[in-house]
Amino acid sequence: MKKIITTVSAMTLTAPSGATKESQPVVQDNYLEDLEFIYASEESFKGSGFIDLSVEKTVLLTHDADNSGDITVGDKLKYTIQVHNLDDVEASGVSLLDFLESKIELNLGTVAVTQGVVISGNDFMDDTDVVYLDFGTIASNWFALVNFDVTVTNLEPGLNVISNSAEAYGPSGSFFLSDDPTTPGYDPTMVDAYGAYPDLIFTDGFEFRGSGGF
Ligand SMILES: [Ca+2]
Ligand SMILES: [Ca+2]
Repeated sequence: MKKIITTVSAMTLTAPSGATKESQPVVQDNYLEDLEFIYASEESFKGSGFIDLSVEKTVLLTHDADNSGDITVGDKLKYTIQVHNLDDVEASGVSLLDFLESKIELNLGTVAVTQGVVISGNDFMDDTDVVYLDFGTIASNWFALVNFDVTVTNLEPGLNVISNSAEAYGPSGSFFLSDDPTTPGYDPTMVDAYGAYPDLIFTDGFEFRGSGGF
């Protein structure tokens, strides 16, 4: 019996990846310009409790479930976020919010902090797409850390980019987006992942599975 051939050309494999990677920083740059605009009147923050925090977020592949050597569905990643108080005064009431995109799910109960309280992410009833915590007060020139594990659950066929920025809130309503310290420029933390292709079935009856498949 003849079946419909579904094939994916090399062009479709490579084209979206380039587009995604180039477009991501542009979006972020625009956003940063907005932030700079808001803080252009930084003078007005002086003496009003404005404190400079740096937020850095990194990601590691900690469990390559299918031994594919790259990030695929079922693998586990560990995110680490460091919030550093760069000022000479303590930063009180620092909270952190991290929305996870639909390609990954938080492994509930894995959220570990060096200080403060985990508000969402460690109870089995919590959402698996958000980490929310209250660091409390970060001493001057000191830092707080959080790390948590996620599982890759949902990828499009081919190259995906799992992208994420955490948001830290400091005193006086100040707001800080995370940067990936391992890359130049101010950007979200991005990592390549590879989704499996559906089974390809040829007219001669030859049948095989796409690489990285289930
Ligand atoms: Ca893998
Ligand atoms: Ca960076």
